[in-house]
Amino acid sequence: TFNGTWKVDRNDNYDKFMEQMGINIMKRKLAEHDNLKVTIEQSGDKFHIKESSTFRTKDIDFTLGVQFDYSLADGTEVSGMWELEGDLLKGKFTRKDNSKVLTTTRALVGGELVQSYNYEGVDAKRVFKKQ
Ligand code: MYR
Repeated sequence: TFNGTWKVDRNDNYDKFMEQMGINIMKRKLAEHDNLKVTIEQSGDKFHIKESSTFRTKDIDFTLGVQFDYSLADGTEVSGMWELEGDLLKGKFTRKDNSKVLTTTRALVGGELVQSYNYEGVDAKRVFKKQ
């Protein structure tokens, strides 16, 4: 289960990913240490997520397979959806400003929550530990 509170422990290639997203160096430096915490509550195909970081706190509600809008911490607006494939959550989101696609996955690996990101050929990962 994805349920619980997850705190970011480490990043892999996240700076390069954010650079590809067009985020400037000052924001990237801050975002690398954003202390991101996500609390996930899943019931059936409905998810409630509480996101908190040095940038903001935010509540997100979505249903698997149903499109929703979301703004990234830098204000970039996207629209897309999450789907479950076996034990893997797969997200596909389209930027509203340039129509380019960001894909992301969430998986449980050895008791950690691993979120992967891809944008325009650049992959990154953030690994979260359960609190
Ligand atoms: C959620 O499930 O937490 C809400 C929906 C997430 C949408 C896509 C997340 C991508 C975040 C990328 C951060 C990039 C900073 C440039």
